[in-house]
Amino acid sequence: MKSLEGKKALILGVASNRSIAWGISDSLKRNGAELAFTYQNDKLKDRVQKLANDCESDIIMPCDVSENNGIRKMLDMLSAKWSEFDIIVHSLAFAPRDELEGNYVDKTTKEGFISAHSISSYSLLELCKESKEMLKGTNPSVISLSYLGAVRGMPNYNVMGVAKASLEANVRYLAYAMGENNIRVNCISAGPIKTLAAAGISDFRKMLEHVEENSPLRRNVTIQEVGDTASFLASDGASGITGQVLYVDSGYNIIGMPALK
Ligand code: NAD
Ligand code: 0WE
Repeated sequence: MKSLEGKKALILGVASNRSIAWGISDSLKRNGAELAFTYQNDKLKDRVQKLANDCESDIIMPCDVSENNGIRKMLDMLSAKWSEFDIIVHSLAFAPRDELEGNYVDKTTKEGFISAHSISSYSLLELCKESKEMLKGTNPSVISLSYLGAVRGMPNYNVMGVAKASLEANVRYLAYAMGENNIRVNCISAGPIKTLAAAGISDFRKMLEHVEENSPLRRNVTIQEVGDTASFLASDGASGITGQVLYVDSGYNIIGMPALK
């Protein structure tokens, strides 16, 4: 039997077939899960509709997490189809474009700081709060996506790194609080991947080359690899794992110094 047979998963964060959320969807589907999708706005609706069709899902709902009650409204729509479900994938983040380059101190604004934290971290708490009563399978699992900039200083990631630090702490507090309902909360810290969120980020190609040259595995990771790790975390095989940050980054996070040339 497939590892996710009988489980239902709600996926937030598909924007294209390059999205990490799409790599996760594809893997969850291959492992037997049933899927429901959200899309951020009308611009993305048709694309998400097609991708949902590709994995035999007929549940697609709008959800902008920055909107008041956006998450509640989406879950009310979902409850017409599913009274209970097992898995949530939170694969979204936002900071104002111009605050993702240059000097952190000079570039970060109060509004940018608040929106980055609200969309990228608070939304995970709101999702958990509003869906707690519906997360009722054998081993419910909530999964989010983080990046190394949460725990290391690095160029340009700036306020997004501070918001990811908040997200990772959020994962631990949510894991603690929802443990009494047997709900597990974890995140995957992925290496850099060329998605829409990476488009237009200065030097992104150089970052990919740097990982290719210096990570233990000497290559970048794929959305398929992140997807298969998410399938593991969502499976009953991971029933003892909660509050963790799992690195899927070719081992890049463990190096102390690159090979000197
Ligand atoms: P992506 O552009 O495919 O996905 C980002 C998603 O965030 C989009 O679907 C977008 O609609 C959604 N989003 C943004 N603001 C939203 C809002 N207000 N309401 C609802 N949805 C909103 O890019 P991705 O790289 O797949 O990003 C997914 C996650 O992975 C993010 O949390 C990102 O920080 C994380 N991540 C990305 C990388 C990378 O290098 N691409 C590495 C590590 C972690
Ligand atoms: O988390 C991310 C990026 C998330 C992201 C992307 C955008 C681009 C468009 C958040 N907000 C926005 N806002 C926009 O307007 N990554 C892990 C990818 C990424 O982004 C970087 C990176 C890496 C890696 C930005 C600077 C430096 C490194």
